[in-house]
Amino acid sequence: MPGGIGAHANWMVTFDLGEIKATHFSGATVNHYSFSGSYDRVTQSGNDNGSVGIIYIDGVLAKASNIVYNNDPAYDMSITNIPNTARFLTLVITDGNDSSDHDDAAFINPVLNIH
Ligand SMILES: [Ca+2]
Repeated sequence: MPGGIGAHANWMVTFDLGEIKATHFSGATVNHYSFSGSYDRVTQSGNDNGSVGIIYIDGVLAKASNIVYNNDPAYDMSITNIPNTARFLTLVITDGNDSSDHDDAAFINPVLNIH
């Protein structure tokens, strides 16, 4: 069963990679990071308006999904090469510039890999 980080639009969370690395991976050499996972709406009913998943690295847009509607497949949000100097990873769920009604969405199986 897939796991994920889900919320109702508009929402965002920022992870401090520097703090995570220092606290949990002290001494680890990081050549680069990668992110794997997908973005999908989890609303099963209601208005079929869109939502967009976005990933920022250090405040710079790294990846954005298409506008995702209820019956669309999950959108691949993988990022293969995140520099080892990256400090902040931000996941965003937006309303897709329409109503936020029923904009329940999730990053499915989000994994940050350290290489
Ligand atoms: Ca919407």
